Amino acid sequence: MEKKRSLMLHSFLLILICATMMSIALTLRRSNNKLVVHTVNRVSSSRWMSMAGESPKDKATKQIADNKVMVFSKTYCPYCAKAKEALSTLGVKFTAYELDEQSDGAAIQAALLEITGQRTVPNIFVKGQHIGGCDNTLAAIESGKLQALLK
Ligand SMILES: N[C@@H](CCC(=O)N[C@@H](CS)C(=O)NCC(=O)O)C(=O)O
Repeated sequence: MEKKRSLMLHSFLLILICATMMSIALTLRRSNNKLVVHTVNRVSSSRWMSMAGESPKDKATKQIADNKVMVFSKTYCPYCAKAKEALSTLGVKFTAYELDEQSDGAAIQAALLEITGQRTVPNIFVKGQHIGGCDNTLAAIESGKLQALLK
């Protein structure tokens, strides 16, 4: 009888230890995931490479060079909509890269930060020259600087 009680006690303790260990493991895994997401958000663009081995910085630089008017944008961003609308109203054709729809969007945005020092979208370039965001673009249109650049 004594042996049976002792066996039951041991089994109970074993289950308790297992449950505690599982709970610790789950907590560690959760905090580790948070850490990974955090790191990915802050990762330098040079850590990302496309399948072709092209860095996001190379890709963004190429997009800027290959397109007369290049707009790095996000589909839900009201400032982006305003800037694109202003360009369209002016009859300016532009290429938009919607960062929120692209798998490398975060990396391209990090590369743009490296290239221009600008963290936000829209991030607009005309003939390779960095114009800036929505406010800068509207100001460049207002002053005629953008139209002059396109001539
Ligand atoms: N004053 C800026 C405002 C731009 C802005 O705040 N954009 C937001 C999106 S609506 C942004 O880039 N937030 C940071 C992000 O999306 O990573 C401009 O004229 O472009």
